[in-house]
Amino acid sequence: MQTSANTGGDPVSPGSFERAKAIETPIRLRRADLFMLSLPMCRTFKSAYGASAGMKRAILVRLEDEDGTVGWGEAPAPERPVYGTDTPEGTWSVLADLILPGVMARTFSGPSQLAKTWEDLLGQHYAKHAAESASWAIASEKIGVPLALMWGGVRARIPVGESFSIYDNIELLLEEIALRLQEGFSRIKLKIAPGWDVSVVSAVKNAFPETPLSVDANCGYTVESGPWKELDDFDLLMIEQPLPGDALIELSTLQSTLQTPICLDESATGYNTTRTALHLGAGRIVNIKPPRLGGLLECFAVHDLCVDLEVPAWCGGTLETGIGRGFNLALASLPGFTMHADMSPARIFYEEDLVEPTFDIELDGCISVPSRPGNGFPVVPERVERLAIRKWSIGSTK
Ligand code: OSB
Ligand code: MG
Repeated sequence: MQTSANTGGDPVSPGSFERAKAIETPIRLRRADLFMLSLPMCRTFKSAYGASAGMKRAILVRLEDEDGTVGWGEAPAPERPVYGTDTPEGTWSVLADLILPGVMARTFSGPSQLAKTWEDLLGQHYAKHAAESASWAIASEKIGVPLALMWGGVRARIPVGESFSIYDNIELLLEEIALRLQEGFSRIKLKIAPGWDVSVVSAVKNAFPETPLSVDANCGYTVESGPWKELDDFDLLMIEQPLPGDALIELSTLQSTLQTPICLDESATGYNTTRTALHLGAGRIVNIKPPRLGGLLECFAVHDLCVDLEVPAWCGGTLETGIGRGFNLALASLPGFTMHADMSPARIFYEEDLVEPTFDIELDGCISVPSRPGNGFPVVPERVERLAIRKWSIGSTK
């Protein structure tokens, strides 16, 4: 992890990162399990990267403490390394070969010390997040305090918006949006790509003029190729990641010509990259996603940076099941998360969730932050077993 603690950069004021680092409860693991799941999707999710449809793999980590406490974490690595470089196979092997063997049968003072065992590994953010988050679930369960409370959350309900896929035609999209708005979703985010942009945004703006609207280009344009002037005239909340993640100078040039804030997603791969991007003026809003950032501690550091710089932040998603979303909801309760989260309930994308009870949107457009210690929502081990296509374990239960 490359956070404020070891970069020698300007210190981040004491905030959620320092607070989380100081949370201590002894953790000593006797067993770790990995599950590769094949999750049946009930809908196609299409962005500038292409479509996810049919089955989607997800990796689950189950950690078991010597006192019997169990914590689950999720690595929702996409099938193709298009959003980031992580893949299901790579994530699996890093967890099985490097991360999990390094944490067995050693006593750690808490999740922060445990996460230090893999801090020399570059990248591998989904694997790191899965292991770190499972250890947070254990710490929360042992201390008996829900994650949100432990991390300094300040709100119990998170306003959520839906991230709308690219559709075959605008009518289908408008129907889908109408349905979601009825359910309570209170912000529309449209995936855009060349050929599915200005006319679509215009139709949505006309049909739902009152609803806050944003677009997410998932790196699909260049400074020259994008319809920036037209998009800038729609009074959008933000344009998420219009250019490739590492094109910081170009993003900064583009931002300087726009009224609309650029939101960093693919560019924000860690504390250092986010700080550099903000320093260069490459964006004015940050989407904070635990798997992309490689764990909750990195998210806290980025959150504190945003608070310090008065940059609005919000919690994005990577099509997690209720296991990953449980952490995201607790994270989104922190003070710097001032904008709608991408937090669709599992029913929107999957035939079933892995947790019971799961969560859903309420009519005021919010989702309640989980109030139980440990994993925010109880994992159903039988469903995990049924959907598993590969399993691995280390250590033993007794
Ligand atoms: O760019 O925000 C993105 C899903 C997978 C990968 C990248 C992104 C997304 C989403 C969020 O748009 C969807 C969700 O998890 O609800
Ligand atoms: Mg995005």
